[in-house]
Amino acid sequence: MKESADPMSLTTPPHTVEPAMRPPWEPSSSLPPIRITNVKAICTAPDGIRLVVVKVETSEPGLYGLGCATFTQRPMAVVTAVEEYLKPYLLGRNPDDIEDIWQASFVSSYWRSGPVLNNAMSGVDQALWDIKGKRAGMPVHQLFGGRTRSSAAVYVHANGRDFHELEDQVRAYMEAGYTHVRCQVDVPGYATYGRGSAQLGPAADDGQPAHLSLRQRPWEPRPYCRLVPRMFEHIRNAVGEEVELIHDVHERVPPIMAIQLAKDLEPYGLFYLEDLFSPEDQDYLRLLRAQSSIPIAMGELYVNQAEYVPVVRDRLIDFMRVHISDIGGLTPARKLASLCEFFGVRTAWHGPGDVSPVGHAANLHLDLSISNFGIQEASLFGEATREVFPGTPDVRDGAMWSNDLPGLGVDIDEKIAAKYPFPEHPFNGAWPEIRREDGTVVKP
Ligand code: GCO
Ligand code: MG
Repeated sequence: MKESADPMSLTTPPHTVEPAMRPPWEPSSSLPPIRITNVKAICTAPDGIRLVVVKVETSEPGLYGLGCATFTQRPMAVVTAVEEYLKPYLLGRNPDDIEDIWQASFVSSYWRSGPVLNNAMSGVDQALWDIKGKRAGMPVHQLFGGRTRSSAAVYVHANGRDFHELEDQVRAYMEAGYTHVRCQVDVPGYATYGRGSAQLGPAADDGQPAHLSLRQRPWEPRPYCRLVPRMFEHIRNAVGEEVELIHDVHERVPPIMAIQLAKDLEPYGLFYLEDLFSPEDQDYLRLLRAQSSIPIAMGELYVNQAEYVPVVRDRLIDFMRVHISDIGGLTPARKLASLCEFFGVRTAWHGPGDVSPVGHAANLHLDLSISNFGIQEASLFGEATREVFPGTPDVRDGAMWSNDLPGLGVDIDEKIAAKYPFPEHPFNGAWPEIRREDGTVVKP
């Protein structure tokens, strides 16, 4: 063996891609070999949300791919991981080798499975699927085995300061053709997830430390747990049984109160209840399953297969909700979807505003090609985002539709993207803490 082929060699770091390091199977490929010539991270915030998209360029003129690497609370750490670590590691490799590149990148930091590295890997991974689709002249869902449905049914977010405002929004969505609606309502006086009311607003510029300038209202679980069943009682009485309803607890409630909440919500026939426990407390799912049949969705905080495999294997959840860029991209997400299929778990990929349109397209291509699709969370992007990302998937008639272009079908206009730099923020996008009335920090 030549010395440069030895991955343990101390003189030749593994990222030095000399011909001897290239996979031996490459020459037999039916496609002409191409190379990765550049990997870069693009930052943009057209709707005010910090998005990171990776662009992988190739030796074939004009052929590039895009992938979502948005970790909106730590975007600059992802940019560094992409440009300082993955770029030198990947230059010169063949972009056709998606699985091989994923496996190699995964162990290239030795310590792995965190959201920063997973997002960086997702940016590359989705871009490589985009490139493969463009090379094949097919949309990515065709590479995944073809369509299993015409479009992906979506749910949208309704929220209100009170039950009546919420009811108006639910009705408006139903009239617009949506069949699945998430309901969140203000808990008066508290920092409720899903409502714009959490923040008290910047304090006067009185020289306070930054963490005091983004003051949040306090949070108490008891008033929230009393209010949410009444909210669903109101909405069901008002709009009837024909709409599917969802609620996101956002992991804020102590586990035993969360179990009581799940039982209190049973009469209202929810499509699912989301993030009832934090991932750290997920063993409580076992206790919950013994006493409630409420459908459970979980997973947007998962970053590691050691977290999501057990809940599927033990049939502790009904909907898998991972944030695809947070587990490392489409390559692991496809495997997870298949695992879920074998255990009767359906998918509900995380699709908030802090997934870029490229990431929404990645969600959609999986939705369109798997049999255990459950629902897709939609984000109704504004004009500015659509202008930056031509090809952003359409949401209409209660569903998300693919444009059927080769690859992921979404492009980026880098000139327009540059017009929307990240907004000023005292912590570069990190979340200010939320505290109970006695000052204890709670999970978000
Ligand atoms: C959801 C989520 C999001 C997250 C957000 C974090 O279900 O849509 O909980 O709103 O809070 O993506 O950055
Ligand atoms: Mg959520």
